[in-house]
Amino acid sequence: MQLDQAQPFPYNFELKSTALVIIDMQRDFIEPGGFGESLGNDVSLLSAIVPACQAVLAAWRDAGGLVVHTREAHRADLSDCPPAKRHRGNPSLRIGDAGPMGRILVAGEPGNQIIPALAPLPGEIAIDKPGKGAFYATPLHELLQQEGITHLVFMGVTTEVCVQTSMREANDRGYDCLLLEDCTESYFPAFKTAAVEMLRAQGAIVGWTATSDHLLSLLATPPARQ
Ligand code: TIU
Repeated sequence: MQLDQAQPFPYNFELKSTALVIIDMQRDFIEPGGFGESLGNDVSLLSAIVPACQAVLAAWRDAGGLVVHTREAHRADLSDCPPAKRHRGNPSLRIGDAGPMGRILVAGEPGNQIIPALAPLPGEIAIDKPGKGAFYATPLHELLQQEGITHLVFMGVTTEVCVQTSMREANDRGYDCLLLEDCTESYFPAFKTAAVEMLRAQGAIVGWTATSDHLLSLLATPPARQ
């Protein structure tokens, strides 16, 4: 398949070797009372992308593509949370503290669940990641290698933090990566704009970008007869 409208030039991929990677669409970042708000952010900005993410996820599932979900999550004993991460800044609640949606950024707590609209289906890969990047201290690369995946299409939050870090990690591991611009969001609109532009600059130095309408059209197009 060729996504002609991708920037900075068309993105070629085969569905069987491409995974949809949905970064950290969990209540901690999208709903009030979680980690995102504890850092002083207005979390209301992020939910606007949910319908577009839902449409892509549904089309990707219909097409039979591999889906990967991630959650930023720490073990209950915080043994995978570096003190430097826990003690950074002056949040209203720190990682591991009890908040209105359970312990902040701890695996299994209500706030750590992926929002219902994008919940993983049984059999889909769901990765708990202790860092910003989806590859750091996770089995993601090995799982993707086992599935013969060479291309990754990214959605999720936040654009310049966990999405960008994951896309850079993936790029260094040899994946051709595409970010869906209207399926990612930041608490800082200017940071989103800058991240999207820097990823695709210099001849797709980190990867490609596109809007979801063009991907949806392509997925809906029947394959050309050989
Ligand atoms: N603070 C912020 O923008 N993001 C994070 O802490 N994690 C993710 O991006 N998932």
